[in-house]
Amino acid sequence: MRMKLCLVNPSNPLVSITRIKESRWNRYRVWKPLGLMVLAGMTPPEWDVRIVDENLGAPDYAAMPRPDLVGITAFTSQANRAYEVAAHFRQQGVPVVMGGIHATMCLDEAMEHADAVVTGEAEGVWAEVLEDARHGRLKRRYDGGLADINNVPSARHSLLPSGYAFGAIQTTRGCPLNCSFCSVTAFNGARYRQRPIPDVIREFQAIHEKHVLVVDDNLIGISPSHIARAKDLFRAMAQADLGKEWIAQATINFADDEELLTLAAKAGCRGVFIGFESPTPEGLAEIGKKFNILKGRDFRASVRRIQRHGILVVGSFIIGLDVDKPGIGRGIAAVASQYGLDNLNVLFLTPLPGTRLWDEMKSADRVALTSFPDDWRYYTLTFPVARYKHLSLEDIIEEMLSCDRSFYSVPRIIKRVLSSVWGRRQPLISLVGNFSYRNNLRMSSAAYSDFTRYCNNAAGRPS
Ligand code: B12
Ligand code: SF4
Repeated sequence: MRMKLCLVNPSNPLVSITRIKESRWNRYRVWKPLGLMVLAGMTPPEWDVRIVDENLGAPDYAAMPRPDLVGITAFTSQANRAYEVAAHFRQQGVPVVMGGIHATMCLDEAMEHADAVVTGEAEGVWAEVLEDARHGRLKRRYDGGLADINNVPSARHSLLPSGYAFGAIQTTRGCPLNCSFCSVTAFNGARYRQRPIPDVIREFQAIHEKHVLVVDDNLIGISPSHIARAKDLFRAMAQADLGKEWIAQATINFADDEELLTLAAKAGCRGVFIGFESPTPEGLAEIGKKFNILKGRDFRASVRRIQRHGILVVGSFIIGLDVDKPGIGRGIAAVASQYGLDNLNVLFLTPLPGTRLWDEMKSADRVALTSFPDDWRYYTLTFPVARYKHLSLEDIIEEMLSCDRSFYSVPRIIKRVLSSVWGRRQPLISLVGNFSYRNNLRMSSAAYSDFTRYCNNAAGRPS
C-alpha cells in the first residue's frame, strides 16, 4: 500500500526573510529547508513525499489530502508554530513525528506535542521510523546520534517548487570549536565529518538552481588535513564544470591560504559568511572564538585577500556580550566598514537551549523571556531575550538600530556597491543584500516597539 508523508518547515512571521510581501528583496533570502530534503532523499519509494515550506506561505492543511504521517522540523524560533501544526494533524488522528535541533535540545517539551521525537541526526533511524509508522507502532523516541555520512543518499532537490533564489547542499558536519553561543558542537558533534567528494559532486549536479548555499558551518575546517580536503573538493568541482555560483560559511583563516582562495573562486565561490562576532579581543575571549583571537591578525588585510578573488565577504557580529557597553552599535558599524565588509549581519546574544551560554545564563537567572513554548518565537537572534550586563532592553535595541543606521546609510551602501563593481565582486548580490537589510530596518523598528511592549507587560504579569 502506498503511504503519504508530509514534511513541514514551519514559519515564524517574526523572521523578516519570510515577509516577502513587505519587502520584495526578502525573496532572495528564503532558503530551502535542506534537512527535510535530506529526509525525503532517505525515504523509500513506497512513500509519496510532499514538503511544505511555510516560508512560501502556509497551505490550508484541512484541504490537503490526509497524510499517513507528518514530519515536522524546527529551529528553536519555529518551535511554537511547529506545535500548532502538530496539534492540527494530531486532532485529525494523523501521527506526528518531530525532529531537528529544537526537538533534540528540548526533548521533553517536544514529546508533549508529538507522537514521536527523533533526536540528533536522522540518517541512522529514519527507515525504522517509517517502518514503525507504517505498522502503527511508532515509539515515543528515536535517537539518531551522530550519523555516518559516508554513504547517504542525495537530498531530493526536485521536491520543492521553483522560485527559490538558491539551492542548498551540505558537504561537512560538526565543529570542534564549541563557541559558547552556538549549538553546532552540541548537536553535530566536535568531530569534523566530511562527505565523500564524488557524492557531493553528484548532488551538486542534481541541483537546478544556478546559485547554491553550502550550509556547512565551516566549509574549510580547522586543520591542515581539513583544508587539503577543501582544496580537493574545489578542484573536483572545477573539473566537473558545475557552472554553479555558491556562497558558504567559513572562519577568517579562509584568508590565510592563497591556493585555497584561488581554487574556491575557480569552483564558483562568490561569497563567504564569516563570524567576526566582536570588535574587541575581550569580546572574542568571552565567547571563545579561538581563530579570531590569533595574535597580529590584520582583519582588513584578510578581508581584502578574500575579496581580491571576486568573493564577497559578509561579516556577522553579536551585540550583548558582557564586555559590550553603550556605543557598541556604532563601534561594530565602524569596525565592519574599516574591515571593508560587503555586508553586515548583527545579532543579539541569545541563549539557545543546549549551548554553554544557555547553561550560564539560566543559572544566573539572565534568561528574560521564559514563557515557553510561546516565547521561543522571539529566539530568532533578532530580539534581545536575555538580561545584558551593561545594556538595558531599551539600550540594546538602540545600539542595534544605531549600528544598522550607520552601516546601511545610503552613502555607505553606494560606496560598498561601487567597490564591489570595481573589484568585480557580485555587484548585484551586494546591491540586493544591502537593500534587503536596509528595508528590514523599517520592519525591525516596528517589531522592536511591539517586543518592548510585550516585555514590559510580561514584567508586570504576576509570576
Ligand atoms: C542553513 C541554516 C539556516 C538557513 C535555513 C534554511 C532552512 N530553512 O533550513 C537560514 C539562513 C535561513 C537560517 C536561519 C536561521 N538560523 Co540557521 N542554520 C543553518 C545551518 C547552518 C544549517 C542547517 C542545515 O541545513 N543543516 C543540514 C541538514 C541536513 O541538517 P538538519 O537540518 O539538522 O537536519 C538533520 C537533523 O536535524 C534531522 N532533522 C531535521 N528536521 C527533522 C524533522 C524530522 C521529522 C526528523 C525525523 C528529523 C529531522 O534530520 C536531518 C538529517 O540528519 C544550521 C547549523 C547546522 N549545522 O545545522 C544553522 C542553525 C540551525 N541556525 C540557527 C539559528 C539560530 C538560526 C536563526 C534563528 C538565526 C539566524 N539569524 O541565523 C535563523 C532562524 C530562521 C527561522 N526561520 O526561524 C541555529 C539553531 C539553533 C536553535 N536551537 O534553533 C543553528 C544550529 C546554528 C547555530 N550557530 O547554532 N539558518
Ligand atoms: S560559531 Fe562557528 S566556529 Fe563557533 S562552534 Fe559554531 S560553527 Fe563552530
